[in-house]
Parts: sequence; structure tokens; C-alpha cells
Amino acid sequence: MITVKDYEGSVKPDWCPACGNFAQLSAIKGSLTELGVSPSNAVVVSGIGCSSNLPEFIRAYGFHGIHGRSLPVASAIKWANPKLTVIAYGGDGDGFFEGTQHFFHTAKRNVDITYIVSDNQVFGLTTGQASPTAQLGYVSKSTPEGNIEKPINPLTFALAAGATFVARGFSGDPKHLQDLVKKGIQHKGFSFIDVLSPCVTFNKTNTYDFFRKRVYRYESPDTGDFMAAYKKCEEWGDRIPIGLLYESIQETYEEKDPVYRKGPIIESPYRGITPQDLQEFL
Ligand SMILES: Cc1ncc(C[n+]2csc(CCOP(=O)(O)OP(=O)(O)O)c2C)c(N)n1
Ligand SMILES: [Mg+2]
Repeated sequence: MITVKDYEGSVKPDWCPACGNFAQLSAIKGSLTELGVSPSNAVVVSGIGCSSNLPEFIRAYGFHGIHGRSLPVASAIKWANPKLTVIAYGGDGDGFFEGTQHFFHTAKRNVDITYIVSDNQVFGLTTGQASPTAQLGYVSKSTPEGNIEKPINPLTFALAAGATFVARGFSGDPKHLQDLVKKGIQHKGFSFIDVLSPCVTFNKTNTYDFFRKRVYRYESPDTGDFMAAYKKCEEWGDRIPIGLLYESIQETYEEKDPVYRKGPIIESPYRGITPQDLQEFL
């Protein structure tokens, strides 16, 4: 039987005490355990940022890549070996700035992976500059007179791109978050979970208290209703819904791709290709 202990790594997280990333690490470990996935069948792929250091802190396969590029790597791993449970993980800067195009296209392709974003509304690792989700007026080193750019909404962005599972969690509600991560992993297709995750060091506006006053658990009466989901995802202000906001079961990229349908790379006869074969081919 798999237990959370099986996922305990020897490297301890170096995040600031009370960083929202701890709840996400715990939700990922807890979900994989609950689903009975063994660490040898789990892969966590990240980009660059405080949050993106997460693969080091979990005893599973990991790939700590380059900024904004977790999704193409995660897709390729899934395509090579579909038996693996693949989770892409990173920050709001990583996903919605440096990696925007990958986010959009991976959602559109409906690759069967789970994408979790630690959305702290800042570039944390580089000491708190305004990120694409930073609120208007947010004062930082990069915006000393306040952010003049309207923040993007990652949820409506994901919906517009064609994501088939769109959810929002909150690091201050770890049980609920773990349930969302579990559902995301179980979903067949691309699942996106944006996690409101306070950066306790640099973001003095969007704190745990800020969110606790506003966040409420929302249960959609019909998660398949796209327009209703879009409207709900736009709700932001005094009240901020968390939960599974949209889900639709559609064919995945893997199911549609004509070459892939003949079998994944792991089962390909060409796996045993020798250097001599390669020379001949060239
Ligand atoms: C291509 C590239 N551009 C910029 C950087 C510098 N950089 C490193 S981390 C980071 C911000 C990370 O922010 P986010 O993804 O939100 O993660 P957080 O640290 O907030 O968890 C930036 C801009 C980089 N490493 N590579
Ligand atoms: Mg960030």
C-alpha cells in the first residue's frame, strides 16, 4: 500500500515559512497517495521560480526545466509513456508570462496531464516584481508607482484556449485543494488548477487574510455549462469562488493522433535502435 511517507524526499523545502507552496506540495503528495499511484509512476515537471523547485521536495520522478517550459516537457513525457501520472507545476510568472504560449497550446491540445499553478501574483524568486496576475496598483520594485496593467484572468484564458478541466484552489484551504488536485489527476485530458497562494515575503496585499475574507467554496450545478463557467470564472472582488468550475470530457491529443494511436514510444519496436542502425539510417 502506498503511503504519504513513500513520497517524502530527503531534501527539505527551502520556501519561506508559511509560503502557500507547502499546501500544494502536500496536496500533490496526498492526492497521489489517495489514488494509489506509486512514486515510480509519478512525474513532476516544473519551470523556474520558488514554486518550480517543488520536484526536488517530492520522492518521485522529476524534471526541473527552464522558465515557462514545463508543459512541452510534461506533454512529451506523457506521450512517451502514458502509464505515468504527469503533473506540471510552476508559478504565475512561469505559466502566464514566460510560458504563455505553451499554456494556451497544451490546453488546446487536451494532453492528458495536470497543470498546477502556484499563483502568488508576483515573480517571487526574483524578489517580488509584478507578475501578469498582479493586481492594479500593486507596488513593487518593478512598479514603484503601482502596477498600471490590468491583471490577466488565468481561468478564462484556459477556458478560451479549450481546457477541459478548469479549477481554482486556495492554499489556505488545504483539504479542498487536495480534493481538486485529486479530481484533476483523475480527469482524462488537460486539467488546470490555479491556486491562490500567498507570497508571505513580497506580496503584502494578497495575504491569507485578504483571501480568507473573500474566498468561498463553490459547487457548480453543471460543470459542463461553458458559458456559466466563464461567467463564474470572471467573479473576482469581494467574493472569489474556489472549486471545480468547468469540466468536459473530450478526446485527448493522444487519442486523436494517428501515429500515437499505433502505440506510445515506450512500446515502439524502434526503442532498441543501435548506433549502427542510426548510422545506416543517416
Ligand atoms: C527566460 C528567463 N527569463 C527570466 C528569468 C528570471 N526569472 C527566474 S525566476 C523568475 C520569476 C518566477 O516567478 P514565478 O514563476 O511566478 O514563480 P515564483 O517564484 O513566484 O514561485 C524570473 C523572471 C529566467 N530564469 N529565465
Ligand atoms: Mg509567482
